[in-house]
Amino acid sequence: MTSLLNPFSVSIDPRSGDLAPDRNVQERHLSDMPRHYLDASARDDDPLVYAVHQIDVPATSSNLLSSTTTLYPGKVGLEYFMTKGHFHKVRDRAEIYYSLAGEGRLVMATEEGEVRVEEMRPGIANYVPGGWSHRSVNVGDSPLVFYAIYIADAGQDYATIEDKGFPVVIVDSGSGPTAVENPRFSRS
Ligand code: S6P
Ligand code: ZN
Repeated sequence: MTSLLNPFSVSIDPRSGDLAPDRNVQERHLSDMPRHYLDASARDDDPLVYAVHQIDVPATSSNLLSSTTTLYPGKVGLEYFMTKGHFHKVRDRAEIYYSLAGEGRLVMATEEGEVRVEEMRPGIANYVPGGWSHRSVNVGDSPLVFYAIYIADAGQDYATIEDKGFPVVIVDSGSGPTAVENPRFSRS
């Protein structure tokens, strides 16, 4: 018989995304994302783009995995700082994002290239249905912090996005954040 997990509680700092106790933190610098921005050579430094603080549980379909993401403000050329973005390995696994601080856009796309862009800001919960890849983008000038919850066996498929990209990219058009067609997007 599977043994039960013990109940636990975690404290979340909504401004920084830090957890207490903090367990598993993954940092992504610009150099970790060589194929994600249209013009990665637009910067010659290697800023920290985002950090993910994960509350680990066994990766089974009966557990809920959750994490905070702290996505820093900044740009690479005209593109705002963003996460790598992924499909779930188990494609039908859905996810909920709840924003705690900052202002962002959540770009979602199906494998057929259907795309949706939703606002992220404190008080908004975004529902990412199964089958939709997802990437968050910080369009403000302070950290975008959100809490994500999903079925723990979902896994992440990063390769599909690295190869094909998203159908749109979010750029600073001069009059604010704008979704424009991604010239490098390739349909399956
Ligand atoms: C996991 C969930 C988030 C992201 C995080 C970083 O399914 O969607 O916790 O992992 O926002 O994004 P990425 O695309 O680098 O995993
Ligand atoms: Zn996800």
